Formats: sequence, C-alpha cells, structure tokens
Amino acid sequence: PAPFDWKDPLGASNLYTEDELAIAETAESYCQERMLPRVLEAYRNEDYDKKILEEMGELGLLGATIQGYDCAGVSSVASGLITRAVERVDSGYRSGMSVQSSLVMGGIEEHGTEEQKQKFLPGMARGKILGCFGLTEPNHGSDPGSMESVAKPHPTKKGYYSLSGAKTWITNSPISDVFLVWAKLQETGKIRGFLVERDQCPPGTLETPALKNKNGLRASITGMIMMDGVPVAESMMFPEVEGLRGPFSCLNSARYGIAWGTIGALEDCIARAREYALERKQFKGNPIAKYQLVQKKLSDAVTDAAYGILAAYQVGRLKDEGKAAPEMISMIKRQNCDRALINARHLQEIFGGNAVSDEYHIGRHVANLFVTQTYEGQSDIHSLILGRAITGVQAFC
Ligand code: TGC
Ligand code: FAD
Repeated sequence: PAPFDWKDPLGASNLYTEDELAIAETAESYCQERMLPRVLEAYRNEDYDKKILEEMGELGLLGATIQGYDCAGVSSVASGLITRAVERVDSGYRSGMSVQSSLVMGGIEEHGTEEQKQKFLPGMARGKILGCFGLTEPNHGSDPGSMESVAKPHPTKKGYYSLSGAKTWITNSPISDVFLVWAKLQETGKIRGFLVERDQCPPGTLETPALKNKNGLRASITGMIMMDGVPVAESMMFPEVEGLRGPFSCLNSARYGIAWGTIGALEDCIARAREYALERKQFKGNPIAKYQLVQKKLSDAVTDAAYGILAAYQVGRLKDEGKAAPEMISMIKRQNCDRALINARHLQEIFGGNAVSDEYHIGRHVANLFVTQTYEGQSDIHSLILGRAITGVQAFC
C-alpha cells in the first residue's frame, strides 16, 4: 500500500498542476524564510510592516489571478495555495493580502472602467499602491444593505460627488492610498462603489484612525474611514454595478481565499502540536503523543484539514470554469473557518501551560481564527445563506 503522509493525508498534491506546485513552493519559501521571523514582534507590538505587500508584489503574489495589468494570471487553485502559505504564518498577513488582492484589485478588475484599471492595477500588483475595502459601518455589519454612507452631487465641484459617512473595522485603512468605498447614491438610493484617493482629499474631509489594542489579528492593521464631504470625481465611481451585488462579488473571491488560508493556519497548529506531543514527556517518561486523547485531537484536526483542502480545491476548479455558486463559497468559508478554530482550540490544550507563551505560536492562531470566523460574513450568517438556498425561505428579515 501507498504510505500515509500526515501532512497531505488525502494526497491533494496529486491534483495540482506543475505550475501550481511551483507557485506554492515560491510562496512557502518566502513565507517561512522572510515572514515567519518577523511575526512575533509584529504581533506583540501590533505593528504591520507594509513592506510585506511590496515584497509579495515583487514575487507576483498580489492580484495573482488577474490577467494583464502586470498581474500573474494564475489559476484560482494557485491563488488558494498562495493564501494557504501566507496564513500558515499568520491570518493578519493573509488579511492584508486578501484586501489588496481580492477585495480591491478584484473589485476594480471586475467592475472598474479601463481608465481605473490602468490607473490602479499595475501599482497595486507591485504593492506600491495600497488599498482597502470599506463596506462595514458602525451600525451595519452583517446587514450592509442598510448602510448610511451617502454620495450626493458635490455642492461646488461640477462632475464630482461628495461622500459622507463612517466605515469601521477596515483592514489596511490607516496605510491605504486608495479606498474602495461603498455608499448609497442619494439620487437613486442604490449602493455604488467609489475609488477614493487619499492624496486627492482636501484636509479635514478624510480621517483614517487605527483601531488599536485588538486581541486578535494583531499583525494586521485595522482602522476606520471617516468621510465628511470627500470630493470624488464621477469617473472614479464604478460605472455599472449597483446594489449589494457589487461588494458581494468582491467578497466571493476573498471568502474563497479564506477557506484555503484558515486550513494553512490549522496545518501550522497541527505540525507544532505534533512536534510538541512527541517531545513532551509525562507519566514514566512517555511522550504525551502516546496517549489516546492526544492522538484523537491530532486525528480530528488532520482529518478536517484534509477535507477542507479538497473542498476548497473543488470550488477553485469550478470557479475557473464559471460554475461556482456563491453558496458553495459560503459553505467552504463557514466550514473551514469553524473547523480550523475548533481544532486549533483543541490542539492548544496539548501545550499545557506553555500554550500561554506566544513563542509556541498556537495562541496567536486561535485568536486570529476567531476573527476569520467573524469577518466576511460571520459563520451563522453563512448558515443562513445556505439555509435560504436549501429551503428557499429567507431568514434575515
Ligand atoms: P440579498 O438579497 O441576499 O442580495 C442582495 C443582492 O446582492 C446579490 N448577491 C450576490 N451577488 C454576488 N455574490 C454574492 N455572494 C451575492 N450575495 C447576494 C443578490 O443577488 C442581490 O442582487 P440584486 O441584483 O437582485 O439586488 O441581500 P441581503 O441584504 O438579504 O443580504 C443578506 C446577507 C446576510 C446575505 C449579506 O448581507 C451578507 O453576506 N452579510 C455579511 C456581510 C459581510 O460579509 N461583510 C463583509 C465586510 S468586508 C470584510 O469583512 C473584509 S475582512 C477582510 C480581511 O481582512 O481579510
Ligand atoms: P453584527 O452584524 O453586529 O453581528 C453580531 C452577531 O450577531 C454575529 O454573531 C452575527 O452572526 C449575529 N447576527 C447578526 N444578524 C443575525 C441574524 N439575522 N441571524 C442570526 N444571527 C445574526 N469590514 C469591511 O468592510 N472591510 C474590512 O476590511 C474589514 N476588516 C475587518 C477586520 C477585522 C479585524 C474585523 C474584526 C472585522 C473586519 N470587517 C471589515 C468587519 C466585518 O466584516 C464585520 O465585523 C462582520 O461582517 C460582522 O459585523 P459586525 O461586527 O457588525 O457584527
């Protein structure tokens, strides 16, 4: 019989193309050699090194599925493998990348004018222009359709809108050059996407304070977008897409990435817990890996990681064939986030008191995975999206 590999229990690597394997190897080497050594200090000090996005840009990892505009044009599976490698180090680093690549570059690619694409995508692919995605508001998180941000005709500048409102919990906002902001057009009441450039905002119209003292995702930077009459040229509005379809189509790609990424974080927890269990001895010099309850925790985690990767792989292939329903993405986002979090919490127990020390990394993953379960649609919200698709009955209102 073929040997069993606990790192790839169901042989997923047999499904990837040569190109995908090479891309995964490039991403893995960069993440392990260049990112991992920085993560502890970054997490302790809540300090996001934005040079990371530039380094990723040099390797062609940003907006990687986009064709043209200096992007790599790789498959959705390859982009999933990149995301998994990054989140194996830290969900916060994956978060910074997801926002840049899937939410902002992906949004511009799908809905932007040719002028908007030429203006932003090449610089964003190199990590020279940083972006963020403003959907959530202080009073409207799971229900963004009720947002209060509004775009009115500008009172003095012809051909401009004036944007007002507040967005909160926005990854990358304090360091962003361009803001993809979703707001309701006053004339129609419909949600539209606007590209706001920091350097075009007159003083006092745009503030982006950081939200500090987070107890998860500390290696990423999060903030608000406070807009008070920000002038935006009509040419910086997405020309056609209106309603929630705009932001949700961007979220489809980002949620797909999270499904791969969270399994990367879980795989790191598995490798660290296995190594610890083999080294740590209790009761007559036995490694704790010998005890059945410890083995069960590892078996559960390895099984969920293997299933999670195969499901994400399948949706990735369907995505490239144009056959991925948004509900499939809700299913893998919910399942992989939930299973990664639950298993990471169980694996954390293997470390005993040492789990409390950040040098063992497991506590950081557990705190991060709570956030991944919450953003881009909290898991219960994805249950309701699936429930609606299964029953045909709407649960939200
Ligand atoms: P609903 O009636 O479901 O839909 C309204 C319109 O949107 C369309 N639509 C989609 N289109 C494309 N892809 C999808 N996944 C879509 N889902 C819905 C739908 O067809 C409809 O179009 P139209 O043309 O008929 O108007 O709207 P609802 O208000 O009932 O939605 C409810 C619900 C719960 C599904 C939705 O609001 C939801 O998903 N809430 C979760 C909010 C969320 O995910 N926020 C994410 C913020 S961004 C973020 O967290 C980034 S973190 C990044 C990081 O750091 O990694
Ligand atoms: P709420 O919507 O208030 O939900 C609270 C709880 O109530 C949840 O458990 C939810 O599931 C439950 N609930 C709500 N409605 C229902 C219902 N109908 N039925 C059952 N249960 C329900 N947003 C952005 O736009 N851009 C970003 O870049 C971004 N980055 C983020 C980074 C971080 C670190 C965090 C923490 C959040 C980020 N978010 C971002 C916001 C994120 O998307 C929201 O926090 C998330 O959508 C949940 O919204 P909320 O926090 O307002 O919770």
